[in-house]
Amino acid sequence: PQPIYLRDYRPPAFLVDHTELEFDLYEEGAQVVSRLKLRRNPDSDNARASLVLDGVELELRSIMIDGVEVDAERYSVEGEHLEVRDVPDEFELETQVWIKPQENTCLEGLYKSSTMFCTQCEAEGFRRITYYIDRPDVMSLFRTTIRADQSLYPVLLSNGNEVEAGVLEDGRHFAVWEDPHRKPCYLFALVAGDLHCQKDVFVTSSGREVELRMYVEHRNANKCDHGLISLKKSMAWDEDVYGREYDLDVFMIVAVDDFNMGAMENKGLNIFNSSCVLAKPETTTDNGYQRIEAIVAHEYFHNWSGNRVTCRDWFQLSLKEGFTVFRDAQFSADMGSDTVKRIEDVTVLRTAQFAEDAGPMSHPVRPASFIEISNFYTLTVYEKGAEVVRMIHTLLGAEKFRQGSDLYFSRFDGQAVTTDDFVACMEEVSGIDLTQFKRWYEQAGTPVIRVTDFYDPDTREYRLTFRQSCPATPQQTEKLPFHIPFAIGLLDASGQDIALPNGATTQVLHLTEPEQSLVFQNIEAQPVPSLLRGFSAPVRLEYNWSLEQLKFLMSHDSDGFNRWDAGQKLAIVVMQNMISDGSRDVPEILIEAYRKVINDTETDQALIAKMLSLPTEQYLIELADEADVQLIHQVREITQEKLGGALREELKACFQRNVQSSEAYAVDALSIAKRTLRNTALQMLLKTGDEEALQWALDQFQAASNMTDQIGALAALVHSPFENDRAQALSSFYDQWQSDNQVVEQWFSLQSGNPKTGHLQAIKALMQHAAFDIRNPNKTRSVIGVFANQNLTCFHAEDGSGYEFLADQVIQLDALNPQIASRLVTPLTRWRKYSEVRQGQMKLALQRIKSGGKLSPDLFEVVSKSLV
Ligand code: HT7
Ligand code: ZN
Repeated sequence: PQPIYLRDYRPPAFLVDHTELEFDLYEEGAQVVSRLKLRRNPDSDNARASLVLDGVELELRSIMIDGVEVDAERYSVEGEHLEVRDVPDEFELETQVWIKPQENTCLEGLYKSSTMFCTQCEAEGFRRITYYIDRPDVMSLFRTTIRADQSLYPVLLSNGNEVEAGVLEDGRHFAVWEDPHRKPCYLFALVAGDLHCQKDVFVTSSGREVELRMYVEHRNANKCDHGLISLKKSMAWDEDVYGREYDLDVFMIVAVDDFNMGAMENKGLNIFNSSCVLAKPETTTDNGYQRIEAIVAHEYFHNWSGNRVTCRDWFQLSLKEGFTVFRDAQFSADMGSDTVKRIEDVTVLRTAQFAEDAGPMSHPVRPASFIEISNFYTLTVYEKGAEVVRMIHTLLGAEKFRQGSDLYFSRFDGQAVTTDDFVACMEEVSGIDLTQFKRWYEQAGTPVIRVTDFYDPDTREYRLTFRQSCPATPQQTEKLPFHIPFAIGLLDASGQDIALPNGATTQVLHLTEPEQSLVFQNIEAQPVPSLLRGFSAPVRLEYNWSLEQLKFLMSHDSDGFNRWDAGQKLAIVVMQNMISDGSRDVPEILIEAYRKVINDTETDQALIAKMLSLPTEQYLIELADEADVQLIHQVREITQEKLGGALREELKACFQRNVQSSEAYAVDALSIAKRTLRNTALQMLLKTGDEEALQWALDQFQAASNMTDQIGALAALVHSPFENDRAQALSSFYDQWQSDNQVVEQWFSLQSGNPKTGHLQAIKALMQHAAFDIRNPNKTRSVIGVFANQNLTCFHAEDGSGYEFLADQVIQLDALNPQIASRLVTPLTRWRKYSEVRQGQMKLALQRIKSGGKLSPDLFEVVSKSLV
């Protein structure tokens, strides 16, 4: 497979003004008739081009132009293209193809998930449905007819509004859907099945009634409320904060069990992975509830940032994804705690996106080339892309940013555009020159900012010096300086913020040079700097904090994010010291800092819960030059146990304080914080082998009325030394929930994610379990994915068996579902982080994958780039 390059972008030779589709769905396959009204694109640089359509695994049965069969010598099918020569400037093309959704295991195009037909067309799945110009800058009006057996598929859905429906012969029926908005084919969707529908209504700010419908399999009929509530909140929020109203009379959500990603924003017909939309208190954790709210919002927000204004080409993916992730983060912050949301996002960014940025697949937010676009639905495009939009928001301020987004939506409504177009709107409304800033879209890698400071008591001057650099990444050895908004504050000896020259207590510096200094005058005594407040830019920060400074910031920083971060840094330094000097003593300063946190009932309890969690093994690995996984695991375990032992009484008090008297389940911030705190305390206590805590856990496990508490107790048991109780609880949990897929996925994850229950033999046994199915991405992720990404001591077993195992699974999966295979292989591609011996073993596993026969382009790209 060959890469394609952004620099080779050319406008399409033809445009599709109208697309009419007819689907006849059967148990053996499906017939698709497409009638396209085509015309030459006046902006094309080739006025005599043949018509070239994309198509994959289609059986072409007929082809006509303006109602006349096309002669065989005028068209040819080669590889993934249908070329039709000597076509007029304007014409109707009709094709008829036969496809086999029942045999489609890659879950792109039209496929079957349990008993229903459904589609996934982004990025290039539409070409598996019919011949088409499958690129996002070809936008068309769609009319779709679906015919199917009425008893098996009583519900027939597509984008837009249903304009006709009726009964046919032989027990079949039909529905016709028309979408009044032009859209690229990646936003097309079709669903046919026997589904329960829960309805609701939203009245827009201009007074229009929108019917909301959620379609689910009948067994999930009682799991729709939260999805619909989240949808209504999202619709109201987008009107309030961005002035964006919904634009159809009906908005539909469908839940499907087999899905490669979280959800898909098809126009008016969002399709969701069941695990990202179905919820009820007995089966869904608080995290699950919050995740669903965020994903429903994300997909809904795409209606403007992605659908009304879409991407010119797939290199611009972050135009819609970065912006929409930023919008959903703002939404989640508004629905709950701003600080906690920021902590969660930065945790993902620093743990996983920074690793991606430093790995073999490192790419800019706007990639310059790719072999397979599905490989670029990455943390860089999504999360770092959102950070880039966030920095623009910081640089412009909320008001100008809103003006910029209004201009963007009005200027480009109905068009397919670029990240440059987006930034140009922001420049235009603000008058700020973002030329240098745009390097964030072009340069890969995580910038490093090294900060040093000097206080001169004689002049009462405090000088901060910033040096920025960015490591080399594939294809980019030299980097130019970034424009970095760097928020700072200064604390005096009593922990109060010092007033800064801008008259406020936080100031955003514009770092644009390789080295820059800033001098603060009239500073009474050496201050403690609070650097990169709110994590104002996605950079690695280096500064020589003392343990005392960190403890001080943990208690006093007025920036909630930096309070948490100081605690994380303190724990990291302590654990890094234990790793390097071999000591196993947890210093008093960490214990005291944690004691203060546990006893703090004044601060937002959600923040306190976050502050109680030690940095993860993954983050400690990310920070290491050469990671010793077993040692990192050991030190972190010991630190947890010692903290648990030293703070036993405080943790017990914390647990009891947070046992709610009324157990009615509510998903408000305080109730969630209380559950998180009591479950965190329980887990810390159980790790120490505390018998009283064991009884609490067993009681909570039995009596829990919601999944957060039940699985909280189960997780505490799983991580505890109480082997028998753990085994019993795991087995009774399965007995209780075996009929619920979403809970079984949680049960799989809990076991595969930790060494006590997830050693390789146990993983292999889980894969033999009746509930496991390698063709279902959620099951695969919850067993194999969780094993390789979270159960690090077992995955990195000394004999290399974890790597061998992953390679075997990836090879097997590639034949079924290349997108899942190429994502699953990621942990092997990070070999540079580990010792020479492990590097050798990991590379061997990669080489075996590479040389093992015909690879999908997806897997080929990842494996070959990671072996360079
Ligand atoms: N825009 C959607 C992307 C997506 C996707 C991409 C590749 C393969 C399968 C997929 N399913 C959904 C999801 C989103 O970002 O909202
Ligand atoms: Zn998205």
